[in-house]
Amino acid sequence: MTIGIDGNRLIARLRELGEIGRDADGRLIRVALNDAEKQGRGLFVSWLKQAGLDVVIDRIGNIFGIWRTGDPDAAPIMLGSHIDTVVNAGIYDGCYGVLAGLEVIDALKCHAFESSRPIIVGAFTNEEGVRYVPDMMGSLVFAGGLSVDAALAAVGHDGTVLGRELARIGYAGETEPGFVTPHVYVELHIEQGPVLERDGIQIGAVENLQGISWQRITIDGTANHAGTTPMAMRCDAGQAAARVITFVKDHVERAGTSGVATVGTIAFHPNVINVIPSRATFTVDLRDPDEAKLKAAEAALADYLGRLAAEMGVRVATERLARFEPVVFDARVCGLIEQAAREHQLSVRRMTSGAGHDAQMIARICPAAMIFVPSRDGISHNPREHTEPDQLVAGANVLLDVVARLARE
Ligand code: HGY
Ligand code: MN
Ligand code: MN
Ligand code: MN
Repeated sequence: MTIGIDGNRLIARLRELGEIGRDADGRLIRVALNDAEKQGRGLFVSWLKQAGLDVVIDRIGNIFGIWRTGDPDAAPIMLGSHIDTVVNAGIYDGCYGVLAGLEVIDALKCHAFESSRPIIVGAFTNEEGVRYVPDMMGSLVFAGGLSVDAALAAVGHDGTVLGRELARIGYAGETEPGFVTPHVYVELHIEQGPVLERDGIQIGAVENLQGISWQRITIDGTANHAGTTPMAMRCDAGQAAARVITFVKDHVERAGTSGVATVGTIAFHPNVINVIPSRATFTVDLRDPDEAKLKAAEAALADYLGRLAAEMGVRVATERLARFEPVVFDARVCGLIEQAAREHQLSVRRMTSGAGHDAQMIARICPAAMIFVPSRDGISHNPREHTEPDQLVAGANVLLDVVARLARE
């Protein structure tokens, strides 16, 4: 394919969007539906219009730019990802796939490429799930895995209601999610892990994605005096939480699987230095590419919580926040990714995604696959997240070639 994307513009736009949502300390915080994301959405929509695409916003706020070309009745090719971020984020996670998808469409359109079908680039609402759960919410609703009304009713950890925030920022669209079923979905993303860099490989053809289990655990004990209460007389919710955190780490390491476990949030009550915590609330994120092993980790945790309650006299409550089974992507599209990479003289390998992605949801309704480019030091969800411009452009040109092949079918 002689056509190439506008690499300079892609890098410039990533940097421009990456500045939207900086706090006073320079941390990037463009979490779902906050004012910064509203601004980022506006910028993306302006770029879609600049490219002459038809902009459609659905009821959960997913934004789509549609190149209405080819057979209007043919199922479209869909590209996309997300532009919401975690807290203190990098600038590439999600945004790279959205902006590279736009560059691919723009390049094909400018070269009067004759596509057999429409081509769409989407930015899905609330992929990160750090304000509202579950994560990958917009693509889950689009794929029919969660009703719009249930999603709109989601209450954030800040007490806001998703539907009201969506209306407040002006992105409560009228189009029904799932208004179109893609012919195929391809998502370009930074790897967010160490594999490609460690192996010296330039492109990842992602063939599967691990299952995710998110739950919130609340442990209730008894507040008491930090100085007068003998250790044997304590009903210490903080100690119990600490033992659970150690348990989940030891379990996945003992199980020797590719599973991972993370406790990313924790809060004590009353959270003062000289009071034994009466309550500990924290989240557990378990993941494994093998559903049976993920289930086993969940069961082992549930069993441990029961034993801990009996032993320490604490009360334990759990609340499921998200649960997605592992996904296998489309082998044929993976093959096209490998073929396109090799034609660009890029080294390529098949691999598993450790992170969740919108492709995990869209794979429910059509063939889907992902393309990864390396992450420096394997770092992501961190301002040190970085991928070299030439790697970003190379990945986007691989996406372009894959789309060009699919668009001739
Ligand atoms: O958690 C995840 O893997 C995704 O980025 N939300
Ligand atoms: Mn992402
Ligand atoms: Mn992410
Ligand atoms: Mn993700």
